[in-house]
Amino acid sequence: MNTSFKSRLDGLMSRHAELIDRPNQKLTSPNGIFHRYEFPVLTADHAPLEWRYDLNAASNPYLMERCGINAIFNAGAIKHEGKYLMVARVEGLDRKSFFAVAESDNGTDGFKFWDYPIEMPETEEPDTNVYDMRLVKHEDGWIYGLFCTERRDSSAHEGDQSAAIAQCGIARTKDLKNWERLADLKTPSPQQRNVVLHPEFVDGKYAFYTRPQDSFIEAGKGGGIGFGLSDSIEHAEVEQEIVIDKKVYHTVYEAKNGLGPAPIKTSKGWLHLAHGVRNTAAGLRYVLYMFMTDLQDITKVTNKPAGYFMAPEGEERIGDVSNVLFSNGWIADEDGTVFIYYASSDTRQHVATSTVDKLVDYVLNTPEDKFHSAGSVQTIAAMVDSNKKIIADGTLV
Ligand code: M1P
Repeated sequence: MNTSFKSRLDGLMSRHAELIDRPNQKLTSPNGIFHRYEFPVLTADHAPLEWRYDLNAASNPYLMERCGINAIFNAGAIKHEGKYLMVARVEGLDRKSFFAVAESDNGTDGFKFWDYPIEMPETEEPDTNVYDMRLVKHEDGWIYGLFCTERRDSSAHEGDQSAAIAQCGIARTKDLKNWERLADLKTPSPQQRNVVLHPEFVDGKYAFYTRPQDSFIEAGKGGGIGFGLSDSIEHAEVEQEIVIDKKVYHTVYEAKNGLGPAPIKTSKGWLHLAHGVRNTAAGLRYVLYMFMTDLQDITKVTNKPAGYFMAPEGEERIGDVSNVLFSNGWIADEDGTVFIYYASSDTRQHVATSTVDKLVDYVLNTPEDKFHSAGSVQTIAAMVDSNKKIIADGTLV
């Protein structure tokens, strides 16, 4: 081995080890709802060197990167056999995304990829691109991964090389290593992204949260987060889709929205995390918002705080698709801690922590949207009245 190859390899290896082993400090929580962390938990630089470099000095004497990684983001998450696992969207320089499992002992730092990316089996219609897996441990005993499978729109003319059709791919596993690919979900909508499997049967059927959409980018008349049932998971088909959380004028989800991870069951209802999109002069802005659905009728939204739960801050604002927060993974731990895995600007993956109790309090007690400015003033004025009263009463602690 020549000395420059050796010293370059040593440098690459030590910088990579330092990055993986870097402790991640919990930051103070200005709003009392969740804590951000100092560093992203996964970035393109976290990809193993063995995926990127041919380490053979004979075939790669300059130790050049051969398979560069552009970004790592939009990870599904699950706790499995005591480990915190993310199935990340890893995007190569060739723009193709694939899935890979990264594992941590504590959920907030030390995420390290397994040796190989996931080899996802295909259906008879090969995927051009796959991304944004939602992981769910279903009561039928399987772990399901639902993801977006994208293929060129074969009806587009030759000059249009960006028209695509997005559909929901479904795969299942017991160990996150061996995956069985099932048929893609069929729905009445021409496009589907952001599809999530509910963890329990509903009326003995598999229940899906969908996102009906007319075209690849625009939601069009596909008006929000949808819901439907399927008799089968092997050949899943939602014949009737109803919208349970619709787009609304002049809100953070006015252009489109989509469910994040599978909901968390609490004594008060199902906790949901979703993304909402609005249009601005600077382009689309993606933020995260929350709502709760009824335990008996899971299609009924019972509580929904006004506005966003999390929006891009600082470096989160900048990336390949700037001004985007997106989440498709969270873990509710046995002690009530919730690890919220969110990605920023289609570039990097972060974690925030909260608790089930705090999130339930946030969703139940944060004022709802009144959908007009005067209503927002009324909400604030009512809180000022109540605060003045406790100050006057001398009951302010
Ligand atoms: O670029 C922002 C996000 O855009 C899409 O989300 P939606 O389907 O709601 O528009 C997804 O492609 C997502 O991966 C991406 O982060």
